[in-house]
Amino acid sequence: MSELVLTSKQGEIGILTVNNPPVNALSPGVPEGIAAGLDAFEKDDSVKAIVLIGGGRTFIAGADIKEFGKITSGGDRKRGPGLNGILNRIENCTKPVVAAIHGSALGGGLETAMGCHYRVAVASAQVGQPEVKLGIIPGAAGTQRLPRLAGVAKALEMCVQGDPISAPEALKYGIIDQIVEGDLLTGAIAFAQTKAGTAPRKVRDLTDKLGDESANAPIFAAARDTARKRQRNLIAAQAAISAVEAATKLPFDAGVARESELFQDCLFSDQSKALIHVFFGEREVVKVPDVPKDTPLIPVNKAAVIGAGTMGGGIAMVLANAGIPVLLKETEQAALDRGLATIRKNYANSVAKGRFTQDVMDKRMALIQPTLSYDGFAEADMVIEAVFEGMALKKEIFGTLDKICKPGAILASNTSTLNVDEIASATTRPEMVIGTHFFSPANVMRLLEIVRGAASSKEVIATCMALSKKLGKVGVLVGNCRGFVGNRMFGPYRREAQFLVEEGASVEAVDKALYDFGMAMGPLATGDLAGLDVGWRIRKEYKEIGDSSVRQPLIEDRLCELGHYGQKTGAGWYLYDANRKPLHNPQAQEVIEACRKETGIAQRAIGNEEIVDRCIYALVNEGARILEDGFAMRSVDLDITYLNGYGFPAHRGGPMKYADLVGLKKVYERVREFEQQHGALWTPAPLLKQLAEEGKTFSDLPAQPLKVASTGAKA
Ligand code: ZOZ
Ligand code: NAD
Repeated sequence: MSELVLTSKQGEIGILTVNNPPVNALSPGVPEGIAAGLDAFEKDDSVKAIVLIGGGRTFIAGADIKEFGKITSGGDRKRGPGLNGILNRIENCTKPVVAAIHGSALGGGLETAMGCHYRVAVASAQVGQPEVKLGIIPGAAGTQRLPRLAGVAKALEMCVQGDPISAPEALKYGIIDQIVEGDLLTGAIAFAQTKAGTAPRKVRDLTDKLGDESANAPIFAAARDTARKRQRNLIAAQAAISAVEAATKLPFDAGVARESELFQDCLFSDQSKALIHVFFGEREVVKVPDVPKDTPLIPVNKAAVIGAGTMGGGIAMVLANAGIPVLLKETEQAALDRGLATIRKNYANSVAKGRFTQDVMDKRMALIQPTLSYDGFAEADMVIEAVFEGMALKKEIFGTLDKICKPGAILASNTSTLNVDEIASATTRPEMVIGTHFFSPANVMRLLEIVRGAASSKEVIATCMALSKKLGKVGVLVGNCRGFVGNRMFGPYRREAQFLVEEGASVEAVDKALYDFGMAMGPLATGDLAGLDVGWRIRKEYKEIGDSSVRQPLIEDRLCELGHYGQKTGAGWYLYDANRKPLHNPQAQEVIEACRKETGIAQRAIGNEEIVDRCIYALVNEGARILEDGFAMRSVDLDITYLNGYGFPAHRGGPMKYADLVGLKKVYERVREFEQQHGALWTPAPLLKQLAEEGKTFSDLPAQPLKVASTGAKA
């Protein structure tokens, strides 16, 4: 008997326990183990019914996702029988089989449970078909059995959106048959005893919830329409709808065959390779090679934020949302009042939208304590500074913190451009100093760049990584270089978008090409949203270290000189109406024409492909330099940064994975072409050249330690 599936008996009930930690994935050997166990119990006359249960913390969390890469890299679309064989084996068992669910029954896990004749679960269990989030669809008859149990509308929702539902909801929809109070195995055995000796009920035979064509047609049409809007360009979402539709139109086995075709199409798509990369990437970024998993964490029970402006107010909300009391310090009463009013307005909006109750809002507001002094800072476990971007001011504040904060308190800066080591040098405890770079709006954006200073201690790093999860953020540890990772890459991306306009592309065409590529917004509209003045001020400050022989984009500086900062002034690249709808801006067009004349660049028609290649490969080339310089540990860290902070489409996997999928040789050749046309700004990163020549990918690179010595960041 396979060790992956253990067999035992209690009275007349045979028990199959899946034993494949941590999540009981259906790795090779698990389906075979279940089949062998069924064979044995079927031959054993003393067994009258069977319970299938998961050992450890969960039922079956699905197919082993690592196996998918092996299948697609082998290129054999027909490899292996999949899971349907074993599910049919369970369904055809002559003795009733009961799935007993705790933790999660996801993907192939729920499909396995639906192959059983009955399902019971503890109330805390969750069931779902999350495959669409991996760019695939259920591949073991989930799209055929689920509508038979739950009805077409619910099955569509679960297979297309991919979110799990709770056991009580699953009971309501007929996906499970009973909630077990108390011990799951005891309850499942009791349930199985009630079915012993009865003819097993096969889900494939149920048809009463499948509806008829005229009732179903509008449901499918609406689902397709919604998926087109909400899951833009995602092949799997549309495929899942087609597969569920097949369940309503074809006999069971033909429906399963149709599902298999659609599953294979999705599995072999770049989208699924990208999304599977994201799944493992999200779990990878939390790992820091030289910071062991068991590094002691500093308890963060009380916090303080300095500056109640755009960022400080949002950061205070994030802390309060996680139940952490926070002091919020300003210099003047008026600024403090403004900051608190904004926080109150944001929370009130959420209450109005029904996201949480007034009571929750009141509790959160009560956790934020406004102050004009440093009183109480001595008790804070962590202080996050979010004052104006200026080194002298930041150093003054860190010098003060050094004097008043208790030993062991984390001193963090939200700086977006300044050298964290220089800030730390204002203290006698640089090991407690770190960058926590939240993105605007801090209470909404998921990305948190954690900037490792040369002296930042492992405890401080581990605590910030763990805290980001508690705050609902995706923490990515990066090196202390100018712009850190995200903004350093964003510079060349936005630079190219502006150059394309200077060369003849329209503002709308540039934004539309990147929106169609999948970006949440085009690069020029993003500039208007963030404020064109932010970059303008930084460029002015860094002017002396810029290379005047290198081409610089002109248009945004000119727009700023006219006071057009973007949405906040009602005009930037676009004009904004009262509802913030972007409209063509004739005044910006005049600025553009003037800049085009000034540069003397020949105007030409520019296609979508060039727009996308110029902008996205600018990200990739800079990303390669960051890796080469040692300011990121892995290419996937850059991908996760872009997915969570910059609206990069998950189904492209992030900029570096996208380049891997296009093929680095092709990317390198295109970058060389741009270098010939546009000069040194496009010199290929040596790492890109090397990987292209070796036929490798960014994902092939091993994790590296972050460079922590001297940096390019401005002191
Ligand atoms: O891990 C959470 C989760 O959501 N897992 C993925 C669930 C999922 O997407 N299941 C569907 C898989 S696709 C599928 O099943 C297709 C299908 O229809 C079958 C068709 C077969 C066709 C055959 C083709 C020939 C979960 C909620 C379960 C637990 O969350 P936690 O936060 O407690 O734990 P994690 O996420 O940190 O996970 C712990 C470790 O387990 C790894 N892992 C999780 N699910 C896996 C998996 N590895 C392989 N396959 C899975 N399904 C995870 O990467 C992590 O590993 P480490 O090394 O980072 O610890
Ligand atoms: P802001 O101008 O909106 O707010 C700064 C606040 O700090 C002001 O309210 C000011 O009164 C207050 N302040 C100044 N000196 C102070 C002191 N000694 N004690 C207490 N309060 C003081 O600026 P912001 O946009 O919130 O930026 C804050 C920091 O976050 C900067 O370092 C910035 O680079 C960084 N950042 C900004 C963004 C963004 O998009 N705005 C994004 C990421 C990081």
